[in-house]
Amino acid sequence: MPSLSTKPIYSGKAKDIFETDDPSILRAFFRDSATAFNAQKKGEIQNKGKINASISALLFKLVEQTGIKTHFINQVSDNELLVKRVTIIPLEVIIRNIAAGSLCKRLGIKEGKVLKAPIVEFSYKNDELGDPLLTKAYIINALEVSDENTLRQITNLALKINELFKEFFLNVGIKVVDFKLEFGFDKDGNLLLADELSPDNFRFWDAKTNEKLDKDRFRQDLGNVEGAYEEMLKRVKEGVNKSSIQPQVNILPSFLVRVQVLPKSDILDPQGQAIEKALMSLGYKDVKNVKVGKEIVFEISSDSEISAREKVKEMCEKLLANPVIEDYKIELVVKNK
Ligand code: ADP
Ligand code: AIR
Ligand code: ASP
Repeated sequence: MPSLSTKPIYSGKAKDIFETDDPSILRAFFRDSATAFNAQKKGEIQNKGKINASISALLFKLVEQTGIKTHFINQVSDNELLVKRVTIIPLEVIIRNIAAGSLCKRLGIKEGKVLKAPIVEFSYKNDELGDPLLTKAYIINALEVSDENTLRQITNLALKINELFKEFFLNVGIKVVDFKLEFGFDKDGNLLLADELSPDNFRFWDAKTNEKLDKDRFRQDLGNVEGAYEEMLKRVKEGVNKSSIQPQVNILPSFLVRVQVLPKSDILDPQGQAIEKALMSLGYKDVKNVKVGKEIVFEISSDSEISAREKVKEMCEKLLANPVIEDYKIELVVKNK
């Protein structure tokens, strides 16, 4: 087995984040733990981890189908998603269609008022400060956590995602009241939608009855919290079946593989010695420990980065290297999703 780290690099309020063998890929484990009001209220919602991982996987696929880039790679178990590592911009990007929650408190507006147009707002992702609402100037000139151009891109993406979700959920009898998104930059500087897409981060109301089907049931002690989450998973699956944009669940991700094979350090390497000698005679006296090996590159499809790496390791042991006298190093990058 590849070395799976057992200690999370980050344990948040609802998820544990683990590193994988590939530094650019993380494993997000969705827990049942629930918090509200910036962790002042704590509890458990049975099966929430599994439900939120599955809802997130389906909704990320949906977003990807529209050409918007996300961190999502694959769902690897009931509770776990593989995601591309990003540097999270510490902003909660909130999109509102109907007045609820903190907007009502702040402005004294009645819950349920349909807003004239969708609102995109930013809060500082900082529990200690209570996630305060920010202005653009606070973000750019005071906190310096983003810039004009990125904020414009995020706002456009948020509004696009809102239109997608409004239509998708209305099709299955759900009003999207509001939701929170997080964005980050991957190692190549791509802006990706990250974190999760679930009833923890959305307010969903039944379109006919206005019944709340999200974390407000936990926040407001409305009961049947698990039932509401299960209902939302059911509706999302129904939506995917109905949708003209079909998430391509069966297309396996492809990986570019590079295997480097070198003689073990304690093994005689005549080719390496010959090159070392030749270099010496050319005057490169500071060269030592020359080894000659080989590099094998190929592509492989597999349902996850972990299983792809496992297969390549097997190939190395069986064919690509001679493990008695050679060491091998495997590099793997995602080619597509
Ligand atoms: P919180 O930090 O708010 O308690 P979670 O329990 O959901 O939240 O923890 C998940 C953490 O991982 C969040 O801080 C989130 O910003 C971060 N995160 C989400 N997606 C990625 C990613 N692709 N790369 C790095 N960090 C991520
Ligand atoms: N949200 C904000 N911070 C954390 C979360 N989950 C989400 C809420 C709600 C939206 O953002 O779940 O869907 C707006 O929250 P509020 O409290 O500002 O009204
Ligand atoms: N996500 C925040 C918390 O867990 C805010 C909320 O959902 O109420 O405390």
